[in-house]
Amino acid sequence: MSEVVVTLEKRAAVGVIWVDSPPVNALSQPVRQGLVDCLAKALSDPEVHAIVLACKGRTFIAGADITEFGKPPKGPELGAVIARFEASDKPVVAAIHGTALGGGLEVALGCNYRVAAREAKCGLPEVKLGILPGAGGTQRLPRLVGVPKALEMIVSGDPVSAATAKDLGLVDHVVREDEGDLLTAALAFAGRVAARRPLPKIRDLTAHIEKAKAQPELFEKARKDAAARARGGQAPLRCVEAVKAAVELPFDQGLERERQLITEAIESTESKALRHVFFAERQAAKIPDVPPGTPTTPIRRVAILGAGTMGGGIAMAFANAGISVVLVDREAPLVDKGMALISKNYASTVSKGRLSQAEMDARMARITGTTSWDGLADVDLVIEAVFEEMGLKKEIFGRLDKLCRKDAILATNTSTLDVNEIARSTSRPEQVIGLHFFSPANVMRLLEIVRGEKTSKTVVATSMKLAKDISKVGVLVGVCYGFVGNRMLHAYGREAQLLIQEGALPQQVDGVITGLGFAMGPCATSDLAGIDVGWRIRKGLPKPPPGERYSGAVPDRLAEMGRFGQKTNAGFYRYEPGNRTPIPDPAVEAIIAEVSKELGIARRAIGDDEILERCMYAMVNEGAKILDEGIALRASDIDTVWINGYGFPPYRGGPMFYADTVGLAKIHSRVLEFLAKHGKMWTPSPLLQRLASEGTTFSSLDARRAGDVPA
Ligand code: T1G
Repeated sequence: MSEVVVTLEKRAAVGVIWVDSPPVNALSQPVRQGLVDCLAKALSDPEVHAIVLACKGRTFIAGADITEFGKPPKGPELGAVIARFEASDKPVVAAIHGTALGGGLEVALGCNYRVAAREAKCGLPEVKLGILPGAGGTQRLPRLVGVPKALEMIVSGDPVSAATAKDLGLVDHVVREDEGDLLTAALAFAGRVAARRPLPKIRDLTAHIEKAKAQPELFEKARKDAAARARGGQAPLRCVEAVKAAVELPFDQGLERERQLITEAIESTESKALRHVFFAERQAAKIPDVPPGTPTTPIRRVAILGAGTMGGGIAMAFANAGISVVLVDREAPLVDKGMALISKNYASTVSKGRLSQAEMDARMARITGTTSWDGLADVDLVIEAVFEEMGLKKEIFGRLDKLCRKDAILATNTSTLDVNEIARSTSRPEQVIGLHFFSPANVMRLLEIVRGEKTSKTVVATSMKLAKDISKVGVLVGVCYGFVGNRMLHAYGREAQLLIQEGALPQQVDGVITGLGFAMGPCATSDLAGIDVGWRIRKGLPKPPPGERYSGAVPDRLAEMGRFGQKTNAGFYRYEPGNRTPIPDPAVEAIIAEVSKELGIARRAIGDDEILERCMYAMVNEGAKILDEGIALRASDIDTVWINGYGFPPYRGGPMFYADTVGLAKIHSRVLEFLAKHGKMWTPSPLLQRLASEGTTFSSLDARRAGDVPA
């Protein structure tokens, strides 16, 4: 007997259909069946004159049940469920709270009316799963809100607020303060429309469709914009095709076209990758030995040491989340400069209409700039974001150890240094953790949470919760040089530079990487970050051991010539002043040829496949070593790091998922070939070797480790 997740309650002459299927009332088979059964009951009850569809828990229906994708379909089919609601001869009012998303909003669009709570959001995010709305959303939404807005909502997948939904006509009513709670307002609304006929059905609306018929250019532009946005992904383009069908075909044929497109999409590697990314992000929050319920420390006041770009961005991330911040630096001019940059960043967001002046003022008021450490005695968390130098960090942590409350968490934002060594400079290593933000820290979603050998479970649990509280994706990693992201970036960057020494050009390497879906290739990224940054770090590092080639020769030469990248309008590319478009520069080709000659390398023609394989497989091999060493808990965590911190295209699923799509046996055999040709930096990871020989994948390794499949 399947669990009862949908019930019917009679409130006077209104039948309330309640969905109660935590955590997000997803449209699982029992929910779909329950909706059909309860609707039939309400329709056949003569005392029921109107119906309200409402949900228990934190949200209205948040979509189809993604865990059912790829499994044999079970009836009733969602489109058929919605058709029954649309065919109802009694008015159906959807009462929306939380997030009405995907199939959830499509169910609401099958109802006659929609009433929303003030904080509610409505959206069709299917494109973010590599698919498109598949239960009428691409046919009903354009009829209701117009084709341009429907295209925007469906191709972006971004939700709209209740207020915007009202302005668009997407919802009929937003609950006012004086109306009481959502159910009360929805029942009153249902009472008002109970006798109103004919019942409005979105499928019958034609005005917006007729208007769009006269604007064929709409879809040309939408297709171009979608292609630019997708960088090789297909889902946004399929979304455009489906909405186009709404204009070109009668309603039921449009539905059929939508079904064809989603059937294609759901089987695509792109959608499998994006579904992997969806669950990977949620898995990352689960730490096997730090179960939910582990005590956490409330973080209400935070101090940040270092008011530079990084410190300022981190301060904004906390202020944005309503947490007060003390921003400390050693000299007043540095503090003023940091505060001014924060204010400038907020002002630019206000000028783009994405933040109100009042909210900017509120956030600025939460940040106090100072040179004094007095306030640190009372904070819950300190994040050190000063220059990457071990001696300086240890001196600072020694001082914090004496000054801060015993239960305060001491965190370092180091991107490479040994967190255990820093922790040993205090008497409370269990309170020390790495919180590695990515620049710009107020924008980048990734937070690498670096667990030291002594870090307590409470500090780990607090940091994981904190990441969610400040709208970051927290990924727990262990201590090693460069943690997960930078360590793999080093391997990827090494191969990119060695390929340039051997015969490739920056624009060719970058072209291959952007062809994979990255926004930028390694050379353009170096120009953005500043070639001098890596150069200064390399100068402090020992040269590679014999038999391992030095990959820094070309960027060192560029830096020695003052070509630091965008900031000097010359790096791997040249730039027109004030313009960030990289322009291939013959001068760089000459410099590279000179360096190759000095290194005794005869330059050769290099194919795009070799570039792709060496850059990606170096990353994957390093990822496998990281997994083997336990620096990352799951292969999917590595994917979450690369997608949220390093611009890996989500529709490829991340480096480890991508590797599974290529096949680990193929990758392992290529790695062995590169080992023979290029030396021991290509020593295959034992884990890669094992999985390749077993003919298995990183995803199934994760499943085995999570106990989802037998070991
Ligand atoms: N199906 C199955 N499980 C889901 C789910 C879904 N649609 N949405 C969330 N979960 C699980 C999630 O894995 C997690 O599980 C728990 O719920 C809490 O989620 C026909 C085909 C709703 C905004 O894309 O965006 O409809 O980790 O941690 O931060 O056209 O979840 O606890 O075990 O994210 O408060 C379209 C996806 C589907 C919405 C809540 N819908 N969900 O965020 O909680 S396709 C979506 C979200 C579709 C139709 C098509 C968010 C949320 P666990 P959470 P949250």
